[in-house]
Amino acid sequence: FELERIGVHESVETVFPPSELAAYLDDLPAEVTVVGDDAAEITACDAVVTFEHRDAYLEVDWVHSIQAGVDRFPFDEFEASGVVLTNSTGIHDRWVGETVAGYLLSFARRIHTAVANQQDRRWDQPDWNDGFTLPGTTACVLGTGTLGSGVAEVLGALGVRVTGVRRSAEPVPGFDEVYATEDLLEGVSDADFVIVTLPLTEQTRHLVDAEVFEAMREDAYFVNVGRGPVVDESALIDALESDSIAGAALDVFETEPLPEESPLWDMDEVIVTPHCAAFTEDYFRAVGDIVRENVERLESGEPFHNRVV
Ligand code: 7N6
Repeated sequence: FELERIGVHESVETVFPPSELAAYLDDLPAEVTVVGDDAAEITACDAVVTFEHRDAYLEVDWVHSIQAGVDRFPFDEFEASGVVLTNSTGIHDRWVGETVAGYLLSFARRIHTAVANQQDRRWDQPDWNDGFTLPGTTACVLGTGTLGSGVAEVLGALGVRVTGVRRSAEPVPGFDEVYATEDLLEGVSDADFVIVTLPLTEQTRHLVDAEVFEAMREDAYFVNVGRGPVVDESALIDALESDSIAGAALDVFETEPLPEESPLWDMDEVIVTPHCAAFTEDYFRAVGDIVRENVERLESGEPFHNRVV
């Protein structure tokens, strides 16, 4: 298809200003404009860069998602309408890895507790045996894909032994040991940290359930930077309330924004972040580079990078 006009949908605002991306791409051989929800405005574009899905996208040729996870998009309808869908996998690994390192360091070095105490001007030192250090601990990462590998790389640099759980037990670079999904309970049972980096699919929905929390050590922390529905959130809350795990750091939830009445907000050993583990001032540039790369590939007739549909 011909690429004359690329729309940057205003929903990208969740992560960066649409105008920043449009300006970054203004050297492309196509017109790049910010578009809103007006269907005519959208269908006047050949391609759209977006955060959310809109039905009008079924009438453009190419949709680029600024996320890695593509659970917002109806694959079947894209397929049936001949719309190409590409995503932004590959840009988040280091960023999310650093966020996960931050959670782990916070738990180990008791930073979240100090910040909570600071709100009350309370000088309250941790107990002598509350703090620990990361070298020698084990993190079990569920999902050894692009995101999981980025997390493994950052944690490995901090001296953490990293194991992984994936569909098959095939080794993956950066992971000291790999378990197949059917051995998930064994994989999580000796870990100090269990970290979900999985996308949401039919196979992963509620993969982490009460059984998984039971298999975890009582002093282990749980982290989710994948998708909320991969975890049975009420089973997680039960595990936290009954002290069958030590705590959790959560960036994604079954319902987002996390409802005000959720008990997760008030737990001392729970860190809640608002689905921002990948946020960085460089986000629009990284997305822009993928779009530019694909515009070049389209011109030279090569297959799209990061094509999903
Ligand atoms: C916006 C969300 C993804 O799937 O959820 C993440 O890429 C990022 C920063």
